[in-house]
Amino acid sequence: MFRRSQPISDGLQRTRQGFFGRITGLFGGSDITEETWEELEALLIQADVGVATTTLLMKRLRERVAQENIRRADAAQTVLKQELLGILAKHPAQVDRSPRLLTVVLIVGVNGSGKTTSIAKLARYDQRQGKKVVLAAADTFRAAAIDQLKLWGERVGSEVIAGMPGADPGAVVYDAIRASQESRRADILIVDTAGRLHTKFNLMEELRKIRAIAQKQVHRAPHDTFLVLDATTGQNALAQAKAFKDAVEVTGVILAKLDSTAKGGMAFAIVHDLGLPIRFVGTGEKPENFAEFDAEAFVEGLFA
Ligand SMILES: Nc1nc2c(ncn2[C@@H]2O[C@H](COP(=O)(O)OP(=O)(O)O)[C@@H](O)[C@H]2O)c(=O)[nH]1
Ligand SMILES: [Mg+2]
Repeated sequence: MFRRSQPISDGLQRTRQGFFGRITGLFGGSDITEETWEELEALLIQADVGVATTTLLMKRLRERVAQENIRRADAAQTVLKQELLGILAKHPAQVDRSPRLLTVVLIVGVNGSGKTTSIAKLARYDQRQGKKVVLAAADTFRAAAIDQLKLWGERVGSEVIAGMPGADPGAVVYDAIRASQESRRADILIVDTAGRLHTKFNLMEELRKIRAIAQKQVHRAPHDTFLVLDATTGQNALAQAKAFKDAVEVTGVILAKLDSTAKGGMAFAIVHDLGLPIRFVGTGEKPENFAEFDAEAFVEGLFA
């Protein structure tokens, strides 16, 4: 009943062998006891599913198991999978495919979360759909960030529009949009942004300015604002996500470094606690280690 996806399954290997492996073990026995529920609850929390989401899951599970008169552990595991899927399905990705000349995609997130790498991956993904992609180096706060994006641009074959280090990121975005519309005739412009400035307030102000500039030049831009979250940072990433969500209208999450964590349960907290859909997952350092998020394949991948 559940779809499979090789990249997602590979990316979940550690999680599957970690906490979710122990959950599978829990349901390997014959009958469900009170102890099974207690252990399950503890494991879900350890897997970064989050307290609120775990509480809801446990309530739903117990109710259904009682109503449907389920005694066998394997049957209870099926119910668990269905309920996990139900959480992810509450905020499905809204993919707007209405035709337009230029699509502007803003990438936000703290330093080190995997923004620049995810941009290269996204560029490659879009290219494979036949799109011409241009990148904008609007993280002008660090000179190294500009160089890094240029390097990735070369690797994936996308032109990078950049200014000088310290330049006004709004001006870079302005130039990049003009170049994308005019000489480059790009379909998609992906904008890299700073992950840290002198203060958090400055950062959010800067991102708002970038949005306003994009909006003035292109109807309804940015068409997507993706927040990159590092899956290895757990509950800390959720706190960051709240700040970005409040400041800029985040349309979806790119969950990077899924391959590096045994706590892939974070995906459920992102969707349930933040109400944000997950759009893509990063499953390694190479540009091809990237996949569109698929809720069914994700839940399937959690269990061996
Ligand atoms: N294993 C793994 N590493 C990743 C992934 N995405 C990014 N990284 C690594 O995370 C580090 C920070 O990435 P970077 O794109 O520079 O983050 P930025 O500061 O947000 O732009 C780099 O060493 C990347 O290779 C991923 O999906 N899996
Ligand atoms: Mg970067």
